[in-house]
Amino acid sequence: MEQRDSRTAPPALGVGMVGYAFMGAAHSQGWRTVGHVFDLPLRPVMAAIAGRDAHAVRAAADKHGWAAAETDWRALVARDDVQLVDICTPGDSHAEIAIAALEAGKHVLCEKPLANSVAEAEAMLAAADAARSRGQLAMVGFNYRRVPALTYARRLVADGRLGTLRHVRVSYLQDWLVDPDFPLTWRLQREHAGSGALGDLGAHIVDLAQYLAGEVLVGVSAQLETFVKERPRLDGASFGPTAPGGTGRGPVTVDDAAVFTGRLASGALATFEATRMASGRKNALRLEMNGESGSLAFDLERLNELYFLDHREPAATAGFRRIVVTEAEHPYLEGWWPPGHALGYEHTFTHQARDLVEAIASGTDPVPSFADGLQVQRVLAAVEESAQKNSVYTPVQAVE
Ligand code: SOE
Repeated sequence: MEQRDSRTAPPALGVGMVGYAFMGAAHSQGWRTVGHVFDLPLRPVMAAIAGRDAHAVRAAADKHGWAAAETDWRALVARDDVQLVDICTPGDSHAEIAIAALEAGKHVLCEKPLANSVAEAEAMLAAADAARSRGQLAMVGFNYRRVPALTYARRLVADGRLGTLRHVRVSYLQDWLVDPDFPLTWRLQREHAGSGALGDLGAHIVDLAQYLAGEVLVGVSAQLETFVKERPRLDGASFGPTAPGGTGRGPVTVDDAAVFTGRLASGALATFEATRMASGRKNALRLEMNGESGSLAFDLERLNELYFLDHREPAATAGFRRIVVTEAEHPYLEGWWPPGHALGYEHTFTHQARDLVEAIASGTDPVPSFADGLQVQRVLAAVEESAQKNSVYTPVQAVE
């Protein structure tokens, strides 16, 4: 077997992860593969993972490939072999862990949404700004920016292929809450999740709309709904959808669905729908953008494809063209397979890891930044405020 020459191996970057549920597994996959797919200036080492249950966290470490397991995230943050802390916990602990990690001299990657409130996100950005002057970097994990077709869509928009933007239309539909007996997990409790479909799915589509358009939302008008108001309680020790039930039913304190319109800084109009109640829709993130000279369309369930229409072509032959985004010159594709050999959901986490490692090595600011995360948080807060006032148009303050 060919051995890598240790004298030329890139320096190690110790990664420590907090949390090991769905997102922890997805991020782990990214860290496991990234160094084998891309030539990196630093070598990510999966040093340690933290979770409260000693047995479960040890099992997660073994399953996902982490060298050590900790039962207290503070111990993980304090480890000398951890230079980057990756936060994959529920939103109610993002701010505390991120700020402690930044103050301890670590780089930070934090899952979306950045926080459960604007105040928390502002405190996180302040900590990130202070850490930046010491050379540490912070990034928020809006992984869909790293779908190659969407990264490529951003390039087309930035190159002016759509011309003056008129519409952004985006929906994110899932159906795992349709059953009224689905249990009252943390995602249905405001104190843990911050909000419901809005923060979970709406955060993704707000970030994508702003990223792809290259501009921020300046105001929104919204409706929120909680269709199932009570669900079976989990017992106190349990924290997942498959956990055993507790006694009776308890209140759902977040939204099941969010529908809102928005105005972008340029005057373009945006529409958004986020729901976990769309029977039959499993992970349907769909997007269309219309500009004066062209349009783009995308569907996450067919994520290797991007549809592009050049409106300047003669009407008789113009039409949406299906671009299969698997060519070596497409974003991220140089590391993967020959053209036509499709990528999937998990690759976005490998791409996210690559971009962060490269930013750390070169000392450049990674995106999406904590400022981008705060911007999204302000939109989410404006959506909630507007919905409380029965859709009154609510301005969004731009992050300086
Ligand atoms: C919600 O069901 C969820 O797991 C989101 O939290 C993730 O961000 C998304 O990638 C998949 O769906």
